[in-house]
Amino acid sequence: MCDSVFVLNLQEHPHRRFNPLTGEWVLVSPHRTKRPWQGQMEKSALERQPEYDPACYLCPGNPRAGGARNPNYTSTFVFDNDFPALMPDTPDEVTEQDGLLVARGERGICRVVCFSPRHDLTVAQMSVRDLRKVVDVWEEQYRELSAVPWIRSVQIFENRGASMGASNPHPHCQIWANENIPNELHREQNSLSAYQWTHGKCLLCEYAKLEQSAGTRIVAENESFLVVVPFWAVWPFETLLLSKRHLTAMDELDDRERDDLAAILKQLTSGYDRLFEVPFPYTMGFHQRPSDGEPHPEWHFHAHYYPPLLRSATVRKFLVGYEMLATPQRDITPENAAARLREVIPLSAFV
Ligand code: H2U
Ligand code: ZN
Repeated sequence: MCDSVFVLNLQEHPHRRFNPLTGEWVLVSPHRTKRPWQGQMEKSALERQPEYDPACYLCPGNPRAGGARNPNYTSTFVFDNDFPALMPDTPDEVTEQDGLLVARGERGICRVVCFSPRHDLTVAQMSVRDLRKVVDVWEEQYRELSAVPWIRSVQIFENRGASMGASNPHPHCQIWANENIPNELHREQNSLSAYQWTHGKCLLCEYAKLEQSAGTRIVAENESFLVVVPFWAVWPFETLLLSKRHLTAMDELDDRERDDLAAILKQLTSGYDRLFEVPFPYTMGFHQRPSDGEPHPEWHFHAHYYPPLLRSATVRKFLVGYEMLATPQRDITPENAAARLREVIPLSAFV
């Protein structure tokens, strides 16, 4: 056998990468990207939205589907979801049969946060000053919902684009706060605690250091935050946003860090929009300290961006076939994806 077979080249050979946050593996097949690109950068028409849409249930002054009417808000606006997935008064009862049919009532609070009164803006198009107000609202909501005695998890997330399930282009996010720690948070919780226990250090502080010294997966960076395509990314242009300081949650962000968070969110989303010259769809959300009253020193505040687009505005990735039955797989390497994102990320948030 040829010697080179024994030198694993992560840009050439099929390999698995380990996600230390979830304990799962992703299969990377870089050789498949050698298939020629036929330059099919199809551009889907940029939908022009009006500044105010009389039919939008999130625009100021408009009636919502649930019967309530929005105030004439001029900045951000938070309301209780009219069609909540979770409710605060669900009975806390368990049903169980032979350990196989197990169910339990789950209490929760669901809210919607409008980022701006302007129907036509996106995070990428909002000013850093206005995004800073959104950061402040997220922090306030995290604090307020965490203080509810029975709440253990506050999940803030944004679905952007119809293909990611957003029901409305008006810039907004959702918050689902609930009684039990959900799957993803639970997995990360276990990994962060185990790493802290074994190494006496924070998993994500150590990971951030490795990424800073490697540089190859960095996409954007400011004084307070680092954005990388994680080594174990599943989605083609998935990114992980990490606070540089060891913060367990948003309520520990100082004034400067709040501004820097607003700035880097704008920078990253502007880059995404430039990649295929379309408003880039994604699901993003923050992961932070569970709200169960424990201090959780092992937690490290971060955000995940999961965009589905692969090669153009219309070619997206689906987690199907082998990925559903076995393990997620990607062709373009995280290093390659990061290099492409770096080319389109504006150097300053104010561009
Ligand atoms: P998405 O775009 O991510 O689906 O978020 C919009 C949320 O807004 C959705 O959860 C809620 C939906 O239940 N909603 C209201 O609370 N009131 C309305 O009048 C329409 C939509
Ligand atoms: Zn609107």
